[in-house]
Amino acid sequence: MTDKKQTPGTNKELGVATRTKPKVKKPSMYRVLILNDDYTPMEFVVLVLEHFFNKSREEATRIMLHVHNYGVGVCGVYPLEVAETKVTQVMDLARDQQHPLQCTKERED
Ligand code: TYC
Repeated sequence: MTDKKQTPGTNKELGVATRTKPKVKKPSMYRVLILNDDYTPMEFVVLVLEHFFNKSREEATRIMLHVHNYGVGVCGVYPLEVAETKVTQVMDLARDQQHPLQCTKERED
């Protein structure tokens, strides 16, 4: 008796592939969120949503007001690396302009 693991989708007796479903996983997607605060100007949040998240002025305003009223809102949903880049870009610009705006990400599902 050996302790060698059987590779999923193979059969040691038959020596053939037995997996019928391709072993593929969709990449996890991440929601990029912005948080409300009392100091960041509404116009700055709208500009962030237009510039980094490709929202129209109308959609950006709708999201900004949602965050203002409810505390948190979704800017977009992206693969991990893209979501991380967006969070960094928003946080860097907010810090440069001395706004306390917070941006984060969370995995979907
Ligand atoms: N609450 C802010 C204000 O009254 C506006 C604001 C909206 C700030 C959304 C952050 O994510 C935010 N100036």
